[in-house]
Amino acid sequence: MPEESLDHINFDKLNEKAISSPLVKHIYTADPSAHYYNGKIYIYPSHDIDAGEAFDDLGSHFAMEDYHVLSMDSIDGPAVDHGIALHVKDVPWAERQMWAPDAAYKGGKYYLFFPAKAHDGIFRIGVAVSDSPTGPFTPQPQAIKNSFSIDPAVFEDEDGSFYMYFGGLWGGQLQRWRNGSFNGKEPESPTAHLPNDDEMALMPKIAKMTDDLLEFAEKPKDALIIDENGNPLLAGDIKRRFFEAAWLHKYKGKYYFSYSTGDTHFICFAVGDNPYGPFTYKGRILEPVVGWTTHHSICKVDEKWYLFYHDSSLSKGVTHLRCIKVAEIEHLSDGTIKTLKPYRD
Ligand code: FUB
Repeated sequence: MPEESLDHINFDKLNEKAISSPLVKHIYTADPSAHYYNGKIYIYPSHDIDAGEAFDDLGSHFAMEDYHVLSMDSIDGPAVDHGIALHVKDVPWAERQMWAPDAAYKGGKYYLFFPAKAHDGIFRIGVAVSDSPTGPFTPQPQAIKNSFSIDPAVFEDEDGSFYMYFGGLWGGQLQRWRNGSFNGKEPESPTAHLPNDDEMALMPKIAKMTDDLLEFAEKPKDALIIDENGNPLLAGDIKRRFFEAAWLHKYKGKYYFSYSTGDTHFICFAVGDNPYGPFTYKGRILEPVVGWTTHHSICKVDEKWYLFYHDSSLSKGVTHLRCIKVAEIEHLSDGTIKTLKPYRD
């Protein structure tokens, strides 16, 4: 992930114009997956650190080691840090890069889903279980069978079925799984193995979860994102195609799949009639933030809908030292979502 020069930005001015402030400032946080459990908001973010790794386009400098869970009694209240919920050293199969997690609740247990690079350098997705929403979480000894790539988002449908959406390009390795198994051929470059611009874009993956939420109940499938004419988005359509940061929420019976476009820095959404899609591209939820990455979740709290997102304002633009924020979003009567600008003009 390349660094863009932020020398021209006056961060004092930017923070005055920001539509929201960091939810916590004592640690760096990113990729916030928010859930509303028993009248309280729980946020499952990445915990950013500077581990001294060199910057590269594969995101090696995102060298996170653990997760902290945050909670809020109300959307305007302070966010409380509950400390380390899971550390990479306690996950037998994982070696490094604890990237964007998500959580789910079922039958009195809380499940933390997380991607990490295994000892062979391949990203897998694991699950860890706790009796408490804030952990500590006990990891399963192995990653989820047939899991790969990054950014798990687990959605519970109204019939009690759970589905995981996942995937991410470049450092997230999705392009190396195009033929169903990991393409270990060199080069380890972010753009090698990607489809050509006029080919179908790589699509996010979906798999139904088993009843115990510990495994996939089926082989992951493509969750297609299509354009207004019903055609799958193309790889060259970089302002609309999926890159990473999958999320799914349901609104008025429709399935809203939202995601980051990565190198064009938008959070976009597409709407479908069932959890598997296809999802028709509808527009943007969030314009670019300061920092290369953008990643979000959408959560309903007391009949209002909120976008949890991040930027790099707290670190004055250091891409891998981010801070999570929250802003209300509006579903419009035509089924779209009003686009948010993270900073006022
Ligand atoms: O936090 C590491 C990676 O950056 C996430 O997995 C991506 O979605 C991006 O936010």
